[in-house]
Amino acid sequence: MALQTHWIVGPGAIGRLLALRLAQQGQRITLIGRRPLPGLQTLVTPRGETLDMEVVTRTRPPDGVPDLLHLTTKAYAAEGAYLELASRLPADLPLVLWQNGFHTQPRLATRHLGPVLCATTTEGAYVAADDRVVHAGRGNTLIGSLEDGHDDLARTVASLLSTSGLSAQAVPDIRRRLWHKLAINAAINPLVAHHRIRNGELRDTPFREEVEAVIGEVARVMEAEGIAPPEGSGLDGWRTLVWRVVEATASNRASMLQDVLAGRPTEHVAILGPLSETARRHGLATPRLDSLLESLAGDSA
Ligand code: KPL
Repeated sequence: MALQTHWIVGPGAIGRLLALRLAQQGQRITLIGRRPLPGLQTLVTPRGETLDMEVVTRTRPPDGVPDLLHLTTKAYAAEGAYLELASRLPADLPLVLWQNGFHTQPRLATRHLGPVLCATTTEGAYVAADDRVVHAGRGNTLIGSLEDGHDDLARTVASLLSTSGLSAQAVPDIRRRLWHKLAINAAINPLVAHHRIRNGELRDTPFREEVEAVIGEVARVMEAEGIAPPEGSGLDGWRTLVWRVVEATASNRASMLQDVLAGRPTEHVAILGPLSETARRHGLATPRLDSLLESLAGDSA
């Protein structure tokens, strides 16, 4: 399966990182966003080298059809962005969803008729200027489909990413992997956004107890839904996962905090919503998660 032409919708940090890494490999890229962006873009690598590259940037989709459409918008903008394009896309066009949480993925996987892959990444990147993205830290990307039957496509995309310098693997259990990331984001992002603190401050009193309380609720929801943590089991497994990420990202301002500080909408619905809905379905009470959901709805209103 040859993939050469990519439309990347959502020129945030991950969208641009993807665009520039794939362009560097000779892939034909069109980066689509709401604002006009310079075609000459600079990628700063984790080693501090700069790579200048021309990519096609558009505020509207160009004529023609890509081999692959990547949606790299924030979770709350993904469905809108998809719907704007959907009527002019071939029904069988492969789609890759790069959103956090577990809100966009099941909805678009049902709506889109072609193959839908989901990707979850730990690559660290930020946009430094309209023409500059910094690849701050190397991570890993997992790709798979929520439905059976797209393993070859997932392998092809993962291998393309790896060749482009973004380590990636196709996985058979992407749903579980997305929920792992969701657990991390649920335990860290709403609290740091609400208290306006860096990730590492969660280790201090009184925030530590709040994190533990959220992890407790997350662990119960996950258990009821049959989702095991990546390592260990039960509450301890989820605690290990979350505290390891807090430690590794101690100096970070999490994405949700950056959104709140910039007055942008946050991804709270995509991250906390699936946990609340799942808890309700299993008859579980999640007072901490509910109150974070409520306070973030106020913060980003
Ligand atoms: O994914 C993140 C985010 O900021 O959204 C974490 C892992 C919490 C790092 O800050």
